[in-house]
Amino acid sequence: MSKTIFEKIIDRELPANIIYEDEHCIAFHDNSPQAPIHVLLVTKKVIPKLADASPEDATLLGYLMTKVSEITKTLGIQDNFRLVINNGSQACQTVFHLHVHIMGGRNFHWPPG
Ligand code: DGP
Repeated sequence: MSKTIFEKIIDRELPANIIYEDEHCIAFHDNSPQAPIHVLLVTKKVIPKLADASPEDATLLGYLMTKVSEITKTLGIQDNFRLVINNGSQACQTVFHLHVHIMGGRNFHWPPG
């Protein structure tokens, strides 16, 4: 299997503006931002999409949410932010390596479209 774009960022084969990293996940600024602040929080384990997660990933997925809390505080958007996980091409997923979009710095609308 060829590496995903995000694995290449994890392996420092592609550049990225990394703001957080530990043994389980990495966070960096999206290169096509949809908000003034748009960070991707990516699992180091390659799970192609959320629907592929299994019960053994429960701890990792919960861990990611605690990191969202930390990262949004670091970014100063802890009071207002939006998370998006696109699952599948019809949901606009383009990189098949599980990631959470963390967006802030503007007003968001509902329904999201
Ligand atoms: P999604 O469409 O949900 O799979 O989101 C993929 C996001 O990844 C999209 O917002 C653009 C971003 N992206 C794609 N390639 C790169 C890259 O090489 N560097 C960075 N920083 N972001 C990327």
